[in-house]
Amino acid sequence: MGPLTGPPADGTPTRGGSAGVFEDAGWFRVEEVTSAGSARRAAAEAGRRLGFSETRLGELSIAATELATNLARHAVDGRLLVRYLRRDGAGGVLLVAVDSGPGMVDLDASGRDGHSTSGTLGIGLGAVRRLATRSDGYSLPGRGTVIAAEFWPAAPPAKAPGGADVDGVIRPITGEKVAGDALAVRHTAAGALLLVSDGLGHGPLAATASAAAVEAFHGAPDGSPAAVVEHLHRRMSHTRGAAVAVAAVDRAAGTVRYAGLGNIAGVVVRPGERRPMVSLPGIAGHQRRTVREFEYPLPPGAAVVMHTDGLADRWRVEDYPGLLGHRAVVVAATLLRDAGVRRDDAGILVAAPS
Ligand SMILES: [Mn+2]
Repeated sequence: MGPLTGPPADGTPTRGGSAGVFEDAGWFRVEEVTSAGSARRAAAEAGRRLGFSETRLGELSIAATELATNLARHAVDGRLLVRYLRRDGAGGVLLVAVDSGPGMVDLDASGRDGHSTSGTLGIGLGAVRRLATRSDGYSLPGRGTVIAAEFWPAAPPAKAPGGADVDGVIRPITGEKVAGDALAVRHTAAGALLLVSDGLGHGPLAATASAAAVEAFHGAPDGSPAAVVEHLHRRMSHTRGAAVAVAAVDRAAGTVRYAGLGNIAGVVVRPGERRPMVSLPGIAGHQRRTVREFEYPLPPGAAVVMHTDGLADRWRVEDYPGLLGHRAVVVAATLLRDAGVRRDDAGILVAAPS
């Protein structure tokens, strides 16, 4: 699934990210069946704005209702993310259901119609997986479940050049509608260029700083991560500043190059192996000090994970057997659920191994 490439043409509000890059209609908390309606309406509204046919709109609404109802009935702290997707001139809708419920031992079996580990769960998930253009899920007993379901009007658009699966999620600090964290991705022939930005503080001014980072990132000339960070720094002086990090992922070369200013965590990780990437102190837009770039090996099966300090960095990939075989958005949402803190904006970007 791809990152988004520009602001929505229709002025859709963005909550989870800045500058329409990760164009989230919002996170919907679903605690009881009656609160499933707002998530369903947001999903349907997204499909309507994107010009889905009545049939496809109906299917999207059914899936949103099933996911939300499932959260209400079985989940603990269930949330549904509704996101606009845009690629090659087409628009899609991504639904991500995240919960800290009991978890389902066998998600594939649970997704088959008629199979259910508790009540009517199986029927709902079967419908979602059948109706979605693409879907993926990861469930861990005792930890919870993440299900991502992507809806396109017809055939999904072609994979991004390079084919890299890079995706992320952002959640604003409790009580704010906008996040000061932002994520962005540029697909390159060799792989992808990743940006994570954490605007100082939180709220609208932090969001403005991160929006400037994203805009500068998309406008930066092709170059090394250090050159891109220098470019961001120069373009952000009118803002309150942000911690930023940029990574260039090159699967063919088996390397990732990384440059960061301020407190963004970056790791190359696979089971049994965790290599932190170095950011130097500073604030993009204000205190540059030094920008230095480092290169790290990127072995087969390893993911690149970057996140703001709204996630504690104590998570261990070994605690999630098989997780890195899943879609980047599922990896990101799982780690956000378990490592995210509520007292800060939280943003995480993942380049999945495959
Ligand atoms: Mn922060």
